[in-house]
Amino acid sequence: MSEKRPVVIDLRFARESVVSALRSAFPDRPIIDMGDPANADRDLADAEFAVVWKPDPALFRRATGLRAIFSGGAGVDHILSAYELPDLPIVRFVDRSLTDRMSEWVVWQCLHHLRNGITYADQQKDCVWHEIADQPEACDVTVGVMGLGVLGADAVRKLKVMGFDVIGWSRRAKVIEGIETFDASGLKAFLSRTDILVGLLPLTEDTRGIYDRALFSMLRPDGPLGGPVFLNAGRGGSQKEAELIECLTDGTLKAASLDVFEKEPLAAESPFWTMPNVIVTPHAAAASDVRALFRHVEAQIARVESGKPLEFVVDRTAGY
Ligand code: NDP
Ligand code: OXD
Repeated sequence: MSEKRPVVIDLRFARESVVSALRSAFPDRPIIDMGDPANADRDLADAEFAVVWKPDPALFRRATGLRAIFSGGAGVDHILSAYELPDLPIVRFVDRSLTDRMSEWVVWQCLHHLRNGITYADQQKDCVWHEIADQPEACDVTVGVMGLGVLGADAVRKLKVMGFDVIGWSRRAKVIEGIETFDASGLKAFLSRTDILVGLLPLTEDTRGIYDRALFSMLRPDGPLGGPVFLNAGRGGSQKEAELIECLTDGTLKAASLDVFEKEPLAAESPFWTMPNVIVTPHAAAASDVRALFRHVEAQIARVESGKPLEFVVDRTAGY
C-alpha cells in the first residue's frame, strides 16, 4: 500500500480520455477520480495535489490538505475567476504538444486568409472555376500577435518560417530574434502595422473585452488582404462580440477566425455560425493531451518531492 497521499482528479474533459490516461498515471500514489460517481461523497481531506479543469467549486472546500493545484490547461481563468481558492500555488499546463497544436492552428488560419480560403470554399460549393488574380505573398502581410508567452513566442517563430512579416505585443518588453516586439505602451504603433491580428492573451481583468471596435479600428485598413483579419484562440472573454460582429459587417474587419467565445459552447443562434467571413472552430485550437498533462504533473510533483521549486506557477496578482 502506497504511503503517499492521494492526487485528486477533477477534469471536465472527454471522460474516456481521462479514464484511459489514468490507467498508467501516478503509479506510486492513490488516485481519487471525481469523475467516478463512487467518489462523490469521499473524504478528500487527505489529498495532497489536485489536477483540475473547471472543477466542482466544492472541491477546494473539501480538499483541505492540498499542497498545489494543477490546471488541466494552459489557461487558469477557469479557476481564478470562478472560485474561492485556497492560498496555494497554481501550476499552468505547459507542454510541447499543446504549443505545437496552437501554432498549427495559428499558421493554418493565417494561410487560409492569405490564400483566399473562404472564397475558394464558397466557389467550390457552386462548382465555380475562377482563379483570384491578385495573390499577395506571405512576406507582404504583417501578422501581429498579441501575447508573447509560451504559445505566442512559438507561433511568431513558425509564422516567420512561413514567410510572414511578424510583429508581437506583450505586457513587458520581449526580445525574440527576427521579430519586432512592442510592450504595453506600444499598442497603437503595433496595431497600425498589423494586417492579421492574432489573439493569444490570457483572460485577466486587464484583457477582458480588449478586442473591441476601438482596437479593430486601429489595425492597418489598406493592407494587401483588402482589410484586417482577426484571429482569436486566447479567450472569448477578451472579445466584445457585439462590436466584433458590427466590425465584420461594416468592413472594419475583413474576416475572422474564432476558436473561443464569450459563452461556450457557442449558441446555435449566434450570428458567427453563418457569417460568410467568419471561420468558427469549437475551442479546439490546442486541446490538452491528458497523458501529457499527467506526465507534466508527475514531473512537477517529483520536483517538489526532491526539494525543487514548482515550475509554471501562476502569478495570482497578474492573473496568468
Ligand atoms: P503565457 O502566460 O505564457 O503568456 C501570456 C502572454 O500574454 C504573455 O506574453 C503576457 O505578457 C501577455 N499578457 C498578459 N496580460 C497582458 C496584458 N494585460 N497586456 C499585454 N500582454 C499581456 O500564456 P500561454 O501563451 O501559455 O497561453 C495564452 C492563453 O492561450 C492561455 O491563457 C489560454 O487562455 C489560451 N489557450 C487557448 C487554447 C485553445 O485551445 N484555444 C489552448 C491553450 C491556451 P508578458 O510576457 O509580459 O507576461
Ligand atoms: C487551455 C485551453 O487553456 O485549452 O489549455 O483553453
